[in-house]
Amino acid sequence: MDKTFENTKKLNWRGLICEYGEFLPVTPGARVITLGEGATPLVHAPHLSQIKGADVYLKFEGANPTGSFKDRGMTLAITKAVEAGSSAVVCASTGNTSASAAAYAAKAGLACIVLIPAGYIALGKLAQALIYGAKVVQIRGNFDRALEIVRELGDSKPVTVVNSINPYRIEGQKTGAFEVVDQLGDAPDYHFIPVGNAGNITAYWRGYNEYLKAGISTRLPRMMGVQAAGAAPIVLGHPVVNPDTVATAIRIGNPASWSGALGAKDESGGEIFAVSDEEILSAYRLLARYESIFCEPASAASVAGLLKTPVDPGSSVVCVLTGNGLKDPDTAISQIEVPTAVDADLDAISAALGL
Ligand code: AN7
Repeated sequence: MDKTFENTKKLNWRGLICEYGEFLPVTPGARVITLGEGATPLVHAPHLSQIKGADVYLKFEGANPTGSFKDRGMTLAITKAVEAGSSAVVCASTGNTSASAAAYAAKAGLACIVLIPAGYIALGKLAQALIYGAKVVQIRGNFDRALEIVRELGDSKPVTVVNSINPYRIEGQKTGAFEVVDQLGDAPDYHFIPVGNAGNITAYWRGYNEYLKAGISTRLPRMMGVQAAGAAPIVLGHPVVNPDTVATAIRIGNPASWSGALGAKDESGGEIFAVSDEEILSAYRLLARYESIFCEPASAASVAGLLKTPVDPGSSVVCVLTGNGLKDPDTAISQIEVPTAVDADLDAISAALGL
């Protein structure tokens, strides 16, 4: 086979619905709304592997078209909304869902409404929702309140809800597990994942189970869900009325997929536990400095969880890094000393560098 043609084929990723369609509830001939999502890197992490005495891999979901794992569910949710003849979609969001919904809705030609908690959404995510053309409503209230209102809007107005209470979202997101198995050759021993509204842990567990049933993998990972200590309702066993964490993406007090998260934990022999904001930020800095991956704070919760959990020696570990660090420049800048400007001459620069 011609070399050039081979390369073309390798790069011809057509998005999740085409690549994993046999596992998804897709209607033959339906118009597919895709931005080429999926096929994100599974990066080996030598520094973390050495610390843990294990084989650690990072699934970098920040490489998706809008910079987070939400694109996996959104390609299917928006494809289905179009198929159903919907003309508008709505979601509540801590940021990433709104960015993804806005992008896929724009691609489909649908109106998009997003409700976000005023003051608690990372700058990049707000910029995304706005530039993709969503109608953005900032509410004086948190994500949990926004989701309550979105449920009411879905019941009373001609709009399709694209939060993960829409079952197509979880269906699409399970492809993350398919990719991990396709990239590693089998399921890992441990799967660490941040938990906010708990859709993603539910989705990954489903994906791992479907690949096992299909005979593509031979085993299941222990599912290790990680919440932020100030927003850890599943760990505490009751809703948190005023959740608070630097990881605004997972600042959620009453997760919609609570039972899915518990099912994943119990069936897999895993755990759901909490990490402090300090532990999150420490993992966030470590990932950038030692593994060259700039993720957002919520994503670093998975690695913060790994760092404080003993794992069997030599085991394989996957941590999902759910979103791109560029989404939240304010937190990045707060973690480092930003250099002041110096004169544009060799002496001044040499002095500043101590050379
Ligand atoms: C980077 O965008 O809930 O447990 O509205 O953005 O499936 O909710 C985002 C969640 C982890 C938690 N990491 O996933 C939203 C939203 C990042 C996130 C989560 C989110 P779930």
